[in-house]
Amino acid sequence: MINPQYKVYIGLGSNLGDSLVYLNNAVTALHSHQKINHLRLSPFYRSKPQGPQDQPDYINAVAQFDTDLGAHDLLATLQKIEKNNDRQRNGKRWGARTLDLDLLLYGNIIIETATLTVPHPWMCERSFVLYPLQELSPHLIFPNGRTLVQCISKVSANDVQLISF
Ligand code: A4P
Ligand code: MG
Repeated sequence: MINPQYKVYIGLGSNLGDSLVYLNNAVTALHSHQKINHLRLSPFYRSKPQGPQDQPDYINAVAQFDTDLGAHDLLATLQKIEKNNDRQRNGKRWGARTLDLDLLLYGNIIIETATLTVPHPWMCERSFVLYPLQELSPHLIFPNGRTLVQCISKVSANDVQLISF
């Protein structure tokens, strides 16, 4: 039997060490995963940290791909990629990190378990998620019926700066 493929969006973030290297490592790891197909990546954006301000600016992007991995297996895959890229969990919430991979959307599915909440709880309020997401899928509709257009109209474009190379 063929497993269903889900269209997935993940948020990538880094504000510690050589962020561009860590983010590119993550993209390479996702690309080379056997069960991850049709990967697309947004441009990179710079933003001030949301949360504690005594840390460097972040670089963020969003990736979209198809996968038949279950949502919790995908989370474990993302956490393994974080770990392989020097991610340390020191207990400080929203502290600086070399690599953070958040599962934003998993098809149209709503998930509420002890270890996984999807859609990602704050995605509709975060410029550093919404602007890269818009580059990939401007007409996106979230599982609760809200649209990306509605969410983005409530956040400031000045919070994020497109990084051009
Ligand atoms: N978890 C539950 N749902 C999810 C999900 N959808 N995706 C659980 C990923 N993980 C999810 O995450 C803590 C636990 O959340 C995981 O063990 C998983 O089981 P973590 O990565 O260890 O800790 P965290 O990232 O510090 O916590 P949290 O609450 O996920 O924070 P966020 O939402 O990742 O925010 N400012 C800017 N400008 N750019 C950023 O990227 N990121 C954060 C972190 C704060 N401020 C930022 C940015
Ligand atoms: Mg996180």
